[in-house]
Amino acid sequence: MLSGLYLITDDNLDGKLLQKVEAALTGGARIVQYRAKNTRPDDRRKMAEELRELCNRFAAKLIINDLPELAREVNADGVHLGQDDMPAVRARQLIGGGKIIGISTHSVEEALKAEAQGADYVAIGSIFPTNTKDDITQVGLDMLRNVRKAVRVPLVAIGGITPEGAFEALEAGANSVAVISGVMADADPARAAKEYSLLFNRNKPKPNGRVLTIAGSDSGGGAGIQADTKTITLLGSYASTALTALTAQNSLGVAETYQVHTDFVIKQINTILDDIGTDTVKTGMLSWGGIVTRVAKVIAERSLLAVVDPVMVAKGGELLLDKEANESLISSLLPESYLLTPNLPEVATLTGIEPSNIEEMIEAGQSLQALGARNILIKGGHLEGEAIDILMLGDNEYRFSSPRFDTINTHGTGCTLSSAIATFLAQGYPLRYAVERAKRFVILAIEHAIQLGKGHGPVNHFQAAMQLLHQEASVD
Ligand code: TZP
Ligand code: MG
Repeated sequence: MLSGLYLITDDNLDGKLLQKVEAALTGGARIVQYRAKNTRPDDRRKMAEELRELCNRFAAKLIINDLPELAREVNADGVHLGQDDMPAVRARQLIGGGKIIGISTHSVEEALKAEAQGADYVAIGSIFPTNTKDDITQVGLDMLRNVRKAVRVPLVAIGGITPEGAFEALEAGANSVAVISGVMADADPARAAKEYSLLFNRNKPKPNGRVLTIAGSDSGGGAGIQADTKTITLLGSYASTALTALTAQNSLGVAETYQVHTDFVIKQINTILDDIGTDTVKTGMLSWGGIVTRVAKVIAERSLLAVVDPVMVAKGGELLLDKEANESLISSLLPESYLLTPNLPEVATLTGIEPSNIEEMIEAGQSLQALGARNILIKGGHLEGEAIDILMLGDNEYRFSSPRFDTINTHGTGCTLSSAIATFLAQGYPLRYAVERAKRFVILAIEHAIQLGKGHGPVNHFQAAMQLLHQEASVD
């Protein structure tokens, strides 16, 4: 069965093709199509051989575009044909038995014909507009749905596929999505490939998605690693944990903190990753420079998709990070974060900008992106009036507003939000949807917060999960 991210290579113009494909395979690409329209035959053959070895190392499939002879020579897994290429029967003779034949199509008719000719999968596109190929016909998601109804073979959606577009294509019935620029033109092809690959977790049985939380323990149970594991588990994913600090804490505040040795923090992370693995990471309290830098290094080495909650300023206003940790956060962790989730005091500490309105929030968000965070969610809860959060997703920006509740029981909201986002990403929702659902979860958790202790009581993870899942069951 053809499933997972299908990567198509562009020509090796900058000599970085192998490096980029290796990164994409590390990020989870399952099929690689070698498409080299402007490469000389000798170089093409050499590259195809190298790609064969690389794909073998990752147990990924190698498909050659247009050239069954080359596919045979390098023992590729299959060949991909366009409408103007040779008939499938001829390609099958040339490539030999037991190989995969894929055919590009642009309509229900072409897809039916390809299936009748014995195609093992059918590509349909271009689904969305794209600049990568000149002579495209844009067919849209409705055509994809119609093709899904008409044929039984696996479908690969192609053309202008962003992670959000990929999510829609999979919902419309595609088994796989084929991407060129979404991965090959990204400065970070491993994380780009991972972002697409996670979408395939969506229909796995629960618990689907693994989330590793790297954070401190709140003995009171309302925030930190306790809030994270409750959130991840109740929302239906698998939680693993690396503890960075232990706090003696209750609803009134932190009585004492006990720092876990940095080597042991890293030991926990690597021990989990070497066996259980993880789909996403959430980081919370990393309270001194040494830990921040070492955690950032592991995140970089393993190309992890990390939701980084820069826990710097506590509810009561006290600074949780020393100056060195703040600097390490900016220089080492920000450039490795997939999503950074600062509140306004944290934005001020990180950028020097103290936003007092939406425009200034956006400006601060841009400077955080310039520091290297891939996406930013600025939490505007500290502003007067309507609480607006802003998601800066690449070049796009989205606003989320939340109702305000008259309660002091909001202990754990930050940890809960970031771990809910990490959970929904791990379950195969693209970022904007993951943030939207996580916000709904947190709003429900605050709405149903309980009074435990004499200070800031915890939010209600249990009620929030029950109600969110119930709402969704009645919508779906
Ligand atoms: N066939 C139809 S669209 C397309 C091909 C090869 C290009 C897909 O590239 P991108 O960059 O993912 O839009
Ligand atoms: Mg072709």
